[in-house]
This record gives sequence, structure tokens and C-alpha cells, in this order.
Amino acid sequence: MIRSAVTIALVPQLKTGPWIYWYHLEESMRKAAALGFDAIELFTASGHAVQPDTLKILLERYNLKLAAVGTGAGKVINGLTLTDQHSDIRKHAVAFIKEMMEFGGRFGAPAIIGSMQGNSLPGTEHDHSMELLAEGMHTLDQHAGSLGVKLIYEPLNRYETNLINTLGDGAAFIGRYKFKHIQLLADLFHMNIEEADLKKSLAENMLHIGHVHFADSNRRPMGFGHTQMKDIANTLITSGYNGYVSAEAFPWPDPDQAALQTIRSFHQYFK
Ligand code: LER
Ligand code: MN
Repeated sequence: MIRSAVTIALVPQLKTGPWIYWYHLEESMRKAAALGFDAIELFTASGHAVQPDTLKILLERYNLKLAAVGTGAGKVINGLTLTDQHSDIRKHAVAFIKEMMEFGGRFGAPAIIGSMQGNSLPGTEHDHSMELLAEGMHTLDQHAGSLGVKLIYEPLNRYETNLINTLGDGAAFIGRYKFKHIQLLADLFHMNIEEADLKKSLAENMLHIGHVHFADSNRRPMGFGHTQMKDIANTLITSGYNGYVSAEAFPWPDPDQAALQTIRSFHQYFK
């Protein structure tokens, strides 16, 4: 069954990012539950920023699940990526992601690797950066296995990374290195920029897709742009997608209206 989720960002440094609710964990969860969301996706400063016991109580109180945890703060706050030229920074990046995986894993939720993959910077061979990425992902794939949780890798659009931009290249990367616990994130905003045909790409790579970010073409909540969501939703349904459709979109025109628009779109396309 496809379930709904909404993002909550608790990190002030991420201020201009595409997240619906901001700063107040319990208040955001109360609002998400009132609108009927199944789950939340959390962006925290680290794997220790929210007490697991507190989160457990709140998830039970509001009858919500934890869909996933984002790791973007590792780059934004700490400057960590898996492809940095300095091995000590790469080590810290792996350690940061492991902590996030352990935090999410307590609730059966995967961590997402998006901006922490980094970039192949000028002066660096692209193949070398891909090897560094594979090295970090290999360690994290094994950690996911030991925790019994998935790890989600997100192809981003070309303005955010030059490593992997499409689901097809993401699937090839997983196949090449035989990762066992890594799945792909289909972020409809990034896909709108990079994929020639969103439906075809989703259908072809469905076996690898573990999470979906739900945003319109302009990264506003679904319905506020020009994405042809009906066909995309039908592709997800008929191809057997069985995970979360999680609103990672700008809080436009404000968080409450963005959340309302998202849940209306979710019901329109998935119920
Ligand atoms: C993270 O999920 C993402 O999509 C990135 O664009 C955020 O920088
Ligand atoms: Mn995303």
C-alpha cells in the first residue's frame, strides 16, 4: 500500500530548503496527524538531536510512523560528504550517516543520502569520485544489513550533484557494486529536470525504488506546478510501489496550506 508522509525540518541552517513543517516537532506532528498523514520524514541536526524515547512517545500519541530520516545536515552544518578529497572528512561523513541510520533504525526507518553524496569537483576525475562514493556506500550498505534497515540513495538534479542524476544511473550503480540494502529515492522534482520520461523511468527501475519525494515541477506542493501527476501515480500503483510518498516541497504559500494541498493531492491520486 502506498502511504503518505510529510517532512519536518528541525535544523535552522536548512532554512530555505524544501520542507513543509519547521522547527516544532510536536506541533508539526499534531498538525500532520490532524490532516491524516500516515507518517513524518524528519530532518535533524544529527542522530542525537531528538531523544528516541521522546520521539517514540510522540509517534504513539499521534499514531504516526517515521517514514525516513534525512542526512542533509551533515553537509550543510558540518561540511561532510562521502566524496570529499580528504579521507578524514569522508570518515566523519560515514560516521554521521551511521548515527542517523541507527536513530532511524530504532523506528524501522531508513536514512536518506542526498546532498551528503557530494560532487566531483574541478581537478578531480569523475571516476575517482564515483569510486569514493562506492567505498562509502559499501560500508553503509553493510551497516544497513547489520541494523536490518534499508538505506536510501537519492539521485539529485545536475545543479546539486554531478555524480548520479537519474534513476537508471542509480540502479546501474547499485547493480555494479552489488549493494544489498540500498534502494533509490525517486524525487519527482529532481526527476522533472533530469528524466526524459518520468513514467518510463519509474516503471523500469521500480525494483530499486524505496521512497518517493512528492513535489510538483517547481518544487511547490503537488498541484501547484505542471507535473502530470495522474499518469505518474498510475505508474507507481500499477508497478506495485509499496512505500511512502513523502512531501518534500517548499512550504508554499505557508506550511499549513502546503500540507493541506499535499494531502488533498495524495487523496486525489492515491486513494
Ligand atoms: C533531499 O531529499 C533533496 O532532494 C535535496 O534536493 C535537498 O538538497
Ligand atoms: Mn529529495
